[in-house]
Amino acid sequence: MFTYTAEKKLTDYYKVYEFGDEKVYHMNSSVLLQEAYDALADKIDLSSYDSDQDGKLDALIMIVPDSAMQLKLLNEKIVHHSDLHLADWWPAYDVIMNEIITDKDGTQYLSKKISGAFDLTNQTNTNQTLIHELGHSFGLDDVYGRGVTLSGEAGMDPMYNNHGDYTVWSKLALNWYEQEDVQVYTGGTQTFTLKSAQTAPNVLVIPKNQFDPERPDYLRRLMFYNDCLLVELNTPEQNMYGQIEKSGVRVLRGLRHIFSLVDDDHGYYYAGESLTESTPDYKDFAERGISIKIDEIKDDGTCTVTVTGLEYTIETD
Ligand SMILES: [Ca+2]
Ligand SMILES: [Zn+2]
Repeated sequence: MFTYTAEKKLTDYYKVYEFGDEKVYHMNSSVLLQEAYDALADKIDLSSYDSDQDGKLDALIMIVPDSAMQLKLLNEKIVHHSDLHLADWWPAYDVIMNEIITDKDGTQYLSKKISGAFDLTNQTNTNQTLIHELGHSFGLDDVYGRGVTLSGEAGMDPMYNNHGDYTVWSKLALNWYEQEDVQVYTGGTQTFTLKSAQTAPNVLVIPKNQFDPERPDYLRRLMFYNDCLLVELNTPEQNMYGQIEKSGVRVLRGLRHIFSLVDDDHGYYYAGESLTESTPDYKDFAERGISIKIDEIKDDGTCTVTVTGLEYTIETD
């Protein structure tokens, strides 16, 4: 991490667009970034941040003081345009544009970047914001503002409210799991041992419909062309440290490109509890005769879950 104090006023790092009589000021972080790099060039060898030597930096994060956010309140000329919301240094990952930095020898490096104003006096908040933006850089979408709520004690996700660990849905979507990390309920009565999602890549998937497991894209079809329940064990460590007091089971419903909790109000599930027909987002599964019971949450950081139900008819196209 490198620190640089800018030479000019913050307003000098804006681009001005004129629309008739109206001027729109838009954050121009590129100029500030190159200026900061030039000042630090003796300390930073950009090539060492391009591990695969393809001319694109591995990652670039640019943090300006939180006070930059206040500028829009003090200077009305900086228009808080609904479609130009980046004008106010709101922390974001730039999906579209590549930043260009030129090193001392004139070599240009490209990079996507995370940038924005962070409250560096609040370490927790800074880390949480970074984890959210990193999620975007991995490819995750915001979960907030998309018609689902994640409330109650189990209602947290870095892409929703900046809390806790990425859900198993997100980890699956990012392809972080190998096939052997994913246990899939295939019918009848089956008992599964789940490891903590905080210490091992591990998830139980209960699909509403079953696809042919021999297909090479089986997991992705389960996730994105299906309605399925995702069961994860959360333990109070790693990214859940300080977020929960004791280990519990979280049950998510994955619906194509979004997930929700099966029951916002219920929170975590503990030993002896079952999902019932009154569990709001579980009815469709209950109607199919599928039931889920948390048998035991063990001190060794694992739990056992028993699923009973029907025999699936494998769907083929
Ligand atoms: Ca690279
Ligand atoms: Zn976001």
